[in-house]
This record gives sequence, C-alpha cells and structure tokens, in this order.
Amino acid sequence: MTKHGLPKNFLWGGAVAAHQVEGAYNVGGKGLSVADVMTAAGSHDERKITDGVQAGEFYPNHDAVDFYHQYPADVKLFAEMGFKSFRTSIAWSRIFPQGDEIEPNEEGLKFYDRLFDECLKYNIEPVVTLSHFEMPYHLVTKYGGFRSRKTITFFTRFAKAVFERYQDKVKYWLTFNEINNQSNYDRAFTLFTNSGIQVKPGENAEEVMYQAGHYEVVASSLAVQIAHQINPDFQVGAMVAFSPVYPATDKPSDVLKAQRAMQARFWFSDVQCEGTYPTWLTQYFDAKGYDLDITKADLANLKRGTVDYLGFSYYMSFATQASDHEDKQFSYNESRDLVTNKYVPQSDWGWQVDPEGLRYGLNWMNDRYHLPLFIVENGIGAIDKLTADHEVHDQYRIDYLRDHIVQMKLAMEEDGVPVMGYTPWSAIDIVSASTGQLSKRYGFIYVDRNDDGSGSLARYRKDSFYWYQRVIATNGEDL
Ligand code: P53
Repeated sequence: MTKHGLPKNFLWGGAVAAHQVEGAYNVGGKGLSVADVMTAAGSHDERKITDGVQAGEFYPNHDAVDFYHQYPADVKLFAEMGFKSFRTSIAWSRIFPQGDEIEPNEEGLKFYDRLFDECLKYNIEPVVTLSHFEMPYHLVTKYGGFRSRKTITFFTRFAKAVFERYQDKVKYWLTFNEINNQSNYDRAFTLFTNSGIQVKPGENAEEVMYQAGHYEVVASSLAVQIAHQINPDFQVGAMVAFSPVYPATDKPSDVLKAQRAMQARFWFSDVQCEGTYPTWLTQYFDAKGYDLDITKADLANLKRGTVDYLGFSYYMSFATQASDHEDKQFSYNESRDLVTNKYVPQSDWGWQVDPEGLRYGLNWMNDRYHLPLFIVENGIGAIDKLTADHEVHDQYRIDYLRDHIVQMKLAMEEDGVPVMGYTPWSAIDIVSASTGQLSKRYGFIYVDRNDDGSGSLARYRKDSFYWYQRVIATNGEDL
C-alpha cells in the first residue's frame, strides 16, 4: 500500500440492508421473510419472533423507511455525499417469495434493476449481499431453514438468478451477512436471522448451529463457483462480524480462552477464505460427539469455492476470561463468557467503542487470510435530536467515524493492509436489526419516523452528512 494517501479507486460509500430500509413487505409479489415476523424490542427485552404475522403485533420492518418507493431521492442524496459505492442486499423473498419456487419473481427482479440503474447513473458501484437476515419465511416453516440441506439448493438457485440478471450491473457481491453472529448460539435472534432456525427444547443449540453453519459455508462456496462461471470478473466476498475477543488479563488461561473464542467466531471465514476446516474444530466435533452431515463432495466444494475478498462489519470489541473449571476444549459460549472491558467506553446501547480494535482486526485478518479486506459496516447507534429547523448535530457520530477512519488509515499506511473500501453503517437511518427500533439511529440522513411507526418519512441531512461529504471529496485527508 502507499504512504501517500488512500488509493484513488478506494470505495467510499455507505451500507444498508433491504429489510431494514425497503418496507413494502408485501408489494411486488414479495413473500414474508424472517425479518417480517419479528416485533420491535422494548428497552429490556429482545425482539419477539412470532408464528407468522399476528394481528395486534407491530412489525417495524413491514414499512421500514419506505426505501422501496423513495430510493430515487435517497440515491440522489448518496450521490450528493459523493458515494463511490452503495452496499445493500437483495431481499431473497422478493425474488423467490416462498423460497422453493423454480422460477424467480420478475417484479422483484425489476425493482433491483431500477435500483442498480439509479446507482450507476451516479457512478455509484453497488455492493450486494445475497442473504442479510432475509430468508423466505416459508423455508423456515417447511424446511427448518438451514437445518435442511435442501436450503443449499434454494439459496444457490437464488444466487444464480441474481448473478445472471445483474451481471452487467453488479461486480461486488457478499454471500451471507455476518455469518458468524450465530457463534453466539444461545441467542434466539442470531440463529433465526442467520439460518432461519428456532432451537427446540432439549436440543443442543451449538450442534444445530454447526450443522447449519456447515450448510451455509457450502452454499457460499457453490455461489462463488456459480458467480465465476457467469462472470469471471465478479468479486465475491464472505462477510463476518469482526468483534475481536480480547483476553481480560495476561493470565495464560485467559489468553487461551480468548484464542478459542476467536477460533469459534472465525471458523466460518477460515473455511470460506481457506477452503478447509481448521484442525481444532474437527477435533472439537469429535470431543463433543457432534455427528454432522459433512460429505466428501462438500469438502471438495469448499476448496473450489473460496472467496475473492473478505468483507466485515466492525462496531465493537469484546473481552473474555477463563473460569476455574474450563473443559479441555476451553468451550466458548458467548452468552456466558464475555466480560466488560474497563479500558473502552460504551455506546448508549452498551456496545464497547474501540477504534484501535479496527486496526487490530485489519492486521489480524490480513495475517490470517492474505486477502483484500472490505469494511462493509462500521457505525454507532445513537439517539439523534431533530432541531426545529430540521438539523441534527450528531458530533458523536462524526467522532466515532473519524476515530475509526484514523485507525483504518494507520493499518493501510503504516501496516500495509490492503483495504478495498469503507461503507459505514448506515447510509440512511434504518430499522435496527437487533432491536427493531428506529431511534437507534445510524444514518447520515435522518428519517422522520418513530419507534411506533409514526412520522412523515421526510429525509433531512445530518451534520455527519456534510462531514462525510468532505471526507470523501478529500479521499480521507480532511477528517
Ligand atoms: P443493530 C450484532 C453484532 C454486530 C453487528 O446492529 C450486528 C449484530 C446483530 O444485531 O448487526 C449488524 O441494528 C448487521 C446490521 C445491523 C448493524 O450491525 O442491531 O449487519 O444489519 O443493523 C447494527 O444495532
């Protein structure tokens, strides 16, 4: 890399996901997705996953911020900020409403034609996630989501349909968003949004997660192969949530515990980037007596379908500590094993803000995978106040993003880590994935919508909008 500023073609931009912005959940032939059966969380509880859509419940993703109808004006605002790229997902259930059809839904395909054309009009490169918490709900009820090997076929059929359709419009793809969230297998939200799975009483959630995760890395490897057959220029990436797990102290067992935590969080990208299972994990399956459906053909496909680059989100870091009664595996359970890091502050939602963790992560992934890296999410959820004259003074967001960009530049310029681009979360205010709230705001653009769904949906530029515009215009020099 260069000591003299960022590369000229650096992909500055912003990110969203279809289900968090589009709304129009039953328009254009779209089927229900997993996001459509999740309610909004209160201040202390998690989002409820309901049995289909229930009368009397509120589902914030059904309307979201109406991007489905308002995208031309929104993309124009992205262009005004100077975006070179825009990351979104294709809502799987717009293209295959039930998930198990043979033919795609033309009306769904047409929507993304219009959206990508709108981006290209401003020379904004679309960066497209295939599966961002948007599995067709019918695949959940009929097949148990990624409990079933059949879902690999449904996914690859979807992937092939959109690769073919958008081969001249989209070059950068990502397979499964934050595929490793489910390493926290005891949290209902992660297995449901990653894999369309609800754990049943008496089941071993960890084993269920490893089986689903295996089917997903296989599905990802098949998608990579299909993509390269259709267009050898396609760049297909994996996508993980990079929350590093630090040892809480320099006690050797804490260091071992943290190492196992990192292995447990990143085996997905190990397989997707390197094409083989790490040794610790096959030993772990044996030790735990997990008898998984992993075939020879699967292993061959994993080798053939390694990714071109690694995309990742970065919001926060974690820390862990060994207990006095660790088993031989130092088995890691994220819902149980994290401790607070007293050296870093927390966001209003308790996320540990740690800009240096981004430099650490870029180096760690570069050493481990030797692939180009793409920061496809980074940002802070915060309460914003709209003033009477429609301004939002979000200096905290500017500070957060600036501190992280500084660390990204150190990794690139001092450490030589190859970074393709930076698409912070989020381009515009969205429905929060984990809480369903609008008030956990991330955007450069404020959307007048409240947690209960009220509001005019009008858009307003925040202070961070103008700041980011200058950052892009100066290729990251003026922070
Ligand atoms: P929300 C967990 C840890 C890190 C990122 O998150 C995560 C999650 C799951 O909540 O999600 C990603 O909205 C995700 C986005 C999401 C964003 O980070 O829960 O890819 O869809 O909106 C922020 O505050």
